[in-house]
Amino acid sequence: MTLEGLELRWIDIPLVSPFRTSFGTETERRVLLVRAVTGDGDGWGECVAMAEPVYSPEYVDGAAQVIRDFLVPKLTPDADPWAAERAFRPVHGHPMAKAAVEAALLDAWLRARNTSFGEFLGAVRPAVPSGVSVGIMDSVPRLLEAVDGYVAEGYARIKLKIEPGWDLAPVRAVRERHPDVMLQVDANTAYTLADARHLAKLDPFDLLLIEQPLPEDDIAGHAVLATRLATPVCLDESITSAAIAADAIVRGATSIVNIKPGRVGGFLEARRVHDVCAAHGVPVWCGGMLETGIGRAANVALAALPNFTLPGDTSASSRYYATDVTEPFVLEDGCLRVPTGPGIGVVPDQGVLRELTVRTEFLPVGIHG
Ligand code: OSB
Ligand code: MG
Repeated sequence: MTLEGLELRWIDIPLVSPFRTSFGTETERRVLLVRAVTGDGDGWGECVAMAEPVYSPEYVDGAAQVIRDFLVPKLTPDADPWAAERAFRPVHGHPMAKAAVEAALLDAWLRARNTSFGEFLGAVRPAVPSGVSVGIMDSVPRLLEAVDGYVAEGYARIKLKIEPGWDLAPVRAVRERHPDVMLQVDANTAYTLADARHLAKLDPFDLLLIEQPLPEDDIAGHAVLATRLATPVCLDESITSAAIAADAIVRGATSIVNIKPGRVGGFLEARRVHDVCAAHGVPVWCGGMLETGIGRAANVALAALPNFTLPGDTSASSRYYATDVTEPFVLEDGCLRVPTGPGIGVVPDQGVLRELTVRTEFLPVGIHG
């Protein structure tokens, strides 16, 4: 595989409905796509950084700058995904920028070997149960309407976004209406340890987990909180590597882990997080960042690994976008099928891409790296 360069492509793609979390409201995603151009064909990666640094420190234009100024200059024409991961190590942070480049390289590398992401990563299931993440709404009736729709579509699990002032009432209402549905909540760091007694009032609702209640750097706080709640604590934002996952587990801060490849720097590290959690008997599930079909295809393959025993935020294309950039992922019996074609197994539709593209930039890879 001879790497000629990376093409960066910014697209704007509207969401089918606004998505509100404790950190803000999204109505449209600005997505940075990476195309690895090689002698054997292209590979695609999706950067999951958001337009603004409100979920993590990364943001779309910052990620593009890091790729242009610090990552591409470290690549050589013979770079494979492992060489890229090693070369990027001196650059601190910026996992989403690194993950997008690694994903594009891995897609090209696997396509050249006629191997699928699922086969490569070690998938053990042909399809994965799908959950759905439901944003904060203006009222409980509006929320129930949305949840009823997702349950009717067949989603295997419902996740409610919560924040102070939007927690007990919506959870109680959804639990009363759907007594048997698998239900969990995500606070995106909106609480403090002083809220422990309040959060314990969620215990009667038989939640699978509470995701990231406290700020990302507060591993100690999560460990204390976990002793005060019957609901299992699951970390998202805090888990930025396999080593940190192991540390958080040993400290008792997390008994279930959300894995997002972008947050941990790529699919190679995501698999290590999966493995270290499995070694500790800690179940994992695949998080989401409102990905298009490009990121979703790779996530669905990851979610087919053996220790992904809870449904992920791997929803159908229609939950996010009226027109996805790839062939749409559709829900079948509450599951998404793992693509079996080479690489991520899907390709972007050039017409759709052209419609959505804001800007492109080609970054050649030099022979000196
Ligand atoms: O915290 O899991 C999160 C979306 C954007 C940023 C952070 C999160 C989310 C979601 C949606 O919950 C997951 C998805 O459906 O892609
Ligand atoms: Mg989360």
